[in-house]
Amino acid sequence: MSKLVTVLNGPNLNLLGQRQPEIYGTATLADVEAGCAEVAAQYGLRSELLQSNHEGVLVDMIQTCRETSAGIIINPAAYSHTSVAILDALNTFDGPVLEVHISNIHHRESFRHHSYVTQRADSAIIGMGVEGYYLCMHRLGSLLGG
Ligand code: DHK
Repeated sequence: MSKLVTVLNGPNLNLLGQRQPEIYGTATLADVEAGCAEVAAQYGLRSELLQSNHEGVLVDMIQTCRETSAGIIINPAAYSHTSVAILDALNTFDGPVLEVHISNIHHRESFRHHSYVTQRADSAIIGMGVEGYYLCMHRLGSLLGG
């Protein structure tokens, strides 16, 4: 069975494509799911995309990844800037963790400039739109594929 990469998404990303398209673009989360699966397949990996608006649910998903997944790509959305619980959960995961932000958080309000998740993330891609997810998947392909 090929290795699984889980692509985790935090609050409001279910509205991707409809929500502030001038900031987040017009691609939907379903588009991101399809794009990630396509890149994963190039490396003999499988990908699953999950989203929740709830912090505890995201913590549960990360804990499940301990059993199911070889790597995590995470866009924690607003929880990037607030959640020690998500950081703590990621610290229990042994595989690579890649953080992605669609927008350039450093060009936005100062409360978005700090991400707790960056402390754990092996790499981060910021401000490249949804392409950031695919670049993260290529990186995981290099690290885990073959
Ligand atoms: C997405 C969000 O929903 C915001 O809360 C973050 C992030 C930025 C993004 O750029 O993908 O501040």
